[in-house]
Amino acid sequence: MTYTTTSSQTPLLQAFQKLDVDQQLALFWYIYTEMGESITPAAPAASTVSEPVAQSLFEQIRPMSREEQLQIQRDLIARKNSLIAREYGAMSDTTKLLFWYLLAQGMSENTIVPMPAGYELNSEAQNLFQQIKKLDFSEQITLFRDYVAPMGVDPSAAEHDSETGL
Ligand code: 45D
Repeated sequence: MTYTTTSSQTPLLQAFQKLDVDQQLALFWYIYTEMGESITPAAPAASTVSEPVAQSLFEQIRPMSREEQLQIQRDLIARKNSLIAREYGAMSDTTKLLFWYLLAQGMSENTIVPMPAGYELNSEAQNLFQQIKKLDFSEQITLFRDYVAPMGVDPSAAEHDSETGL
C-alpha cells in the first residue's frame, strides 16, 4: 500500500498513532465534530473513493451490538486480524476515510455507539487536537488519510494467522 505523508505532518501522525486506542477514537471523534460541516461527501472525479464499498462495510457494523461496534473500531486501530479488518484493508485509502466518516455520522444519529457523556481527552490528545485544528483543510485531509490507511489488515500482505485461522 502506498500513501504519501508530507514531512511536516509526520510527527503529528506518529503522535496520534501513539495515543492509546481509546484516546485515538475520542480524538478522532472530536476532530469530526470540529470539521464535520466542512466535509463534502461529493467525491472529486479523480478520487479513488467508492461510496458503495464504504457503505457496505458500514452496513455490516450498524446492526451489531454497541459493544461489538466499539470493539471493531478498537480492533481496526490495533490492526487486529479479522474478516472485517481484511475487508477494511482492501479498500482504497479515501474509501477508508469515507467509512470512518459514515461511522461518525452513525454516532450522531445514534445508530453507532456514541461517546460516553463527559469523556475527556488526556493532555497529550488535547495538545494534538489544538495542533490539528491549526492545519489547513487539505493538510488535515492528508493527515487523516494517512492515519486511517494503515488500520485494519492489508489482505494482500498478511501471512496466515494461526490464532484466527485467517
Ligand atoms: O465507552 O476525496 C471511547 C470524502 C471511550 C470524499 C468510546 C473525503 C469508551 C472523497 C473509546 C472514547 C468525503 C471521503 C466509547 C475526501 C467508550 C474525498 C467510543 C473526505 C463508547 C477527501 C468512541 C473525508 C468512538 C473526510 C466510537 C475528511 C469513537 C473524512 C469514534 C473525515 C470516532 C472523517 C469516529 C473523520 C471518528 C471521521 C468514528 C474525521 C470518525 C472521524
